[in-house]
Amino acid sequence: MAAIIVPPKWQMPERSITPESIFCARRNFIKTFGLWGLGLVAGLPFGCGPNENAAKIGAQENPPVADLYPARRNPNFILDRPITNEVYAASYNNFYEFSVFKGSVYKKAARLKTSPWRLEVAGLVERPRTFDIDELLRALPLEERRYRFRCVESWSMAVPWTGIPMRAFLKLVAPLSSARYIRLVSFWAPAEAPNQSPTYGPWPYTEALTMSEAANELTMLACGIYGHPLPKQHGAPLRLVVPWKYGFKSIKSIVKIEFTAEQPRTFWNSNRPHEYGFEANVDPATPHPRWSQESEKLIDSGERRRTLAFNGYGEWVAGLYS
Ligand SMILES: Nc1nc2c(c(=O)[nH]1)N[C@H]1C(S)=C(S)[C@@H](COP(=O)(O)O)O[C@H]1N2
Ligand SMILES: [Mo]
Repeated sequence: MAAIIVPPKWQMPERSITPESIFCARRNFIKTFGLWGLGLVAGLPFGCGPNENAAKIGAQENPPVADLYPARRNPNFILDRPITNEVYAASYNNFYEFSVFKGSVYKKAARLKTSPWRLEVAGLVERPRTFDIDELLRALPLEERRYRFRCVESWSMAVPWTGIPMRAFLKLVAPLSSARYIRLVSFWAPAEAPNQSPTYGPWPYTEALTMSEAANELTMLACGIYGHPLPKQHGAPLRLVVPWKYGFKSIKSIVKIEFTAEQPRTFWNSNRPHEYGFEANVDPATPHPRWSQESEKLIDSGERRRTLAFNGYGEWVAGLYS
């Protein structure tokens, strides 16, 4: 099982393979060889398939604001579907720094050192500085929000995030009026993240939003999920959540936030601009060049649902694009 061929750059899964095939390729291999009957359940030996202990395996050693969970739930965000089973959400992850196999990310990401963790705030901002993550989160209001989450690969989940509204963060650091974009940068730690090699780069993973998108009420910096600190596979200790955009915009494990005048280059958009736009708003009417976006599959039940424009958040964000 170790002899998995490292796919060349253009074969990364966000670009070519369906989510189902990545998650279950190895499980099907095991099925084919009849090992289920021997009790060798996939996920235990091979890290494929939902693992009941995935959230524990990825748990942070020293999570920030651990005493503040569960946070008060913001009642303004109501779901139209059940909350995704946590076991599935914690066992099915995109985090390319660690693996291109969604079902093995939780094990690989456990190697990421998340403490101490600092967030650098730089660029066109009145108060540039570096925060210790615990100190930053204590300075801002923590709340829980239930959001839908839609990956560009056409799978989706619905989860309770814990975090701070990006708006509150912007108030704290005070961007200058010349700032037109916010650029977010993930970590660089090739010794811990086996895929941070030139084959997959350019690393670190980066993302960006316009200032009006960042200031939208929906935009969150999340530090928790399901009422506890984020397991590493979900982007501990701090990630972005922009629920009206495809999942790749929601960058994980952020170390730097920079305010810029020019539109920054971002990981997927600069690698494959025709397939992954900068804006990346969820839109059932615009197919990906290689697949339809009309429907999505819920990762736990397998149910298919029609994709919602702006992932159902048009009421909050449609005005940004008119
Ligand atoms: N640093 C980093 N952030 C990332 C990614 C990644 O590979 N690296 N993948 C993105 C993609 S494609 C998706 S769909 C979501 C997945 O989030 P989840 O694993 O918590 O569901 O994280 C996004 N953030
Ligand atoms: Mo994604």
